[in-house]
Parts: sequence; structure tokens; C-alpha cells
Amino acid sequence: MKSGVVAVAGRPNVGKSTLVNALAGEKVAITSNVPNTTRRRLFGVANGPDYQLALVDMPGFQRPLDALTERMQATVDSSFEDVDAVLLVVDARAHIGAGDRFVASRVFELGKPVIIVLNKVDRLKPGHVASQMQAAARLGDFHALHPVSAKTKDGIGELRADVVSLLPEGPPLFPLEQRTDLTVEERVAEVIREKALQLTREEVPHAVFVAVDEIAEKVVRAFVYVETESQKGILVGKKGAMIREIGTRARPEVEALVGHPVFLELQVKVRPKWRRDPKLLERLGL
Ligand SMILES: Nc1nc2c(ncn2[C@@H]2O[C@H](COP(=O)(O)OP(=O)(O)OP(=O)(O)O)[C@@H](O)[C@H]2O)c(=O)[nH]1
Ligand SMILES: [Mg+2]
Repeated sequence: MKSGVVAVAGRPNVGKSTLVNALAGEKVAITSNVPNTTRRRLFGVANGPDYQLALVDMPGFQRPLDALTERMQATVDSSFEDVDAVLLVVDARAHIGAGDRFVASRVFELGKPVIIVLNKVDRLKPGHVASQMQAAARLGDFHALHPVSAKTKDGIGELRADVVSLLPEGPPLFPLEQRTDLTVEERVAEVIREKALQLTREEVPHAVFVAVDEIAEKVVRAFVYVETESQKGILVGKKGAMIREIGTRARPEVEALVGHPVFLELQVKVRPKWRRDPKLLERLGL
């Protein structure tokens, strides 16, 4: 049996969480086109006949702006402890530059095998893929470089096989039926937040956090927090249209997570400056 932990690192928005979901074969992490979607570390676990691959999804590398992003960067640092290998993810559709080199310098100094993942190659012309592969190859002394699309799953099978080949012998770290370390409550909160991120723009997505109040037989109750009254107005929407739409989009996934049909009751609340409140962030596990 091979078993090990592999960190998934990269700038914000390069597709780390989409990649973790693709490799794990199930949606364990939420994704969105808003940078800083992932706020805390989580595991996505892939099991094969003779291996268990525990992937560590984490926030993107960035300069901290407030208590929240500061703590997110601390999470990134601690996520590299005791990993067997690292996937360094870069966005094939963006310029491979200083931001990626900064992540690479952290990743390569660990002295662990690094696989560079050139993600989002779908819709890219073959010539462009080749030149981006050359640019990515200059990031450091890598074990392998895989062009993939986490979205279409192109190249994911080959990547998974290569990552598994790097794992040491050992017993599984997670029970075989477990896909992630997140609790059902945490996954429900994340799914609701994902819909809020997808439906809002500018500062609003960054100001949202979700707390599940109750998961009962017939109802799931959750609070959607924002920082200001005007953000609350946006999230509630005209006659409640926005929060209803968030609920409509989240409900099928919430029902799959809790295992039965539920009424999803969402209430929008204001919590001024929560991102600057270390005590609250601690309580939220952020
Ligand atoms: N076209 C395309 N889009 C992708 C691919 N992988 C991810 N995306 C999109 O890129 C955006 C960011 O994806 P995430 O997986 O949330 O990125 P992340 O690196 O986890 O982002 P943070 O958690 O914010 O650091 C989303 O809109 C994804 O749908 C891909 O292979 N192709
Ligand atoms: Mg993410």
C-alpha cells in the first residue's frame, strides 16, 4: 500500500481547488473565479486499489491585507509540514511571472519532489501550450511537468498516476470511505458561500462568511454574514431575490451532503469588520 500527503500550491485562482476535486474524484472544495475562494486548509482524498493520496488544498500565496489574509498565509506555511511531494499549479492562460516564481521559491526549498501542473490548457492553442510549458519549466528543478485541464479532466489520470508513484509505502491516513477532513456542517457552509461568491462581485464575495446554525430532519438553517448594511442589501436582493437564488443553487448539493431533502433557510446578517477580528477568525477556524 502506498500512502502520502501532497500539497497543492500556487497563486490565487490558478485552479488548485478544481484540481483537488478532479484528483479526488468528488467535489470536496468549493471553487469560483473570485481570488481567495479557499480560506482554510482542507484535505481531498483519492483512494485506489493500492494507494491513498491525501491532497492538501490551501489558500493561494499572496500579500496579506488584513487579519484574515494574514492567517490564510500562516495556513499556507503550515500546510507544507510533513508533505511527501508538492503540486505547483500555474495558470496556462496567464503570464507566468513574479507571483509564480515567488511560490516556486517556497516550494522548491522544501527539498521534496515537485510536480509542476500547467492548468487550464483547454481552449489554448497547442503552440501556446508549448511556450507556456517552457516558461513553467524554468520555475525550478521539477520531477515532472503536466499540462492539464482540471475543468475538463484532460491529463488528470496521467497526473494522478505520476503523483501516486511518488508516495511512500504506508498505511492509509484516512478511513477509505472518507473523501475529506471537513465535517458535513463545514461542507454545507462552504457550498452556500460558493453560491454567494458566484452571484456577487467586487468587494462583496470577500466580505461573506457562512455559519451553519442547525442541520435537522427537515431543515438546514444557516447565517450568511457580510460586513456592512449595503452588502446585506445586495445579498438579500430585491424582495429577497438574491438570497433565494443562493438557496436554490445550494440546496441540491446541501441535500446530497446531509443525505435527505431539506428546506434551506438562509438569513443574512451584518458583522462589521469580521475579517479584522482575530478572535472571531479563531472561532471560525480560519
Ligand atoms: N478553463 C478552465 N478554467 C479552470 C480550470 N481550472 C479551474 N478553472 C477556473 O478557474 C477559477 C478558479 O478556480 P479555483 O479552483 O477556485 O482556483 P484556486 O486556485 O483554488 O483559487 P483560490 O482558492 O482563490 O486560491 C474557477 O472559475 C474555475 O472554474 C481549467 O482547467 N480550465
Ligand atoms: Mg481554492
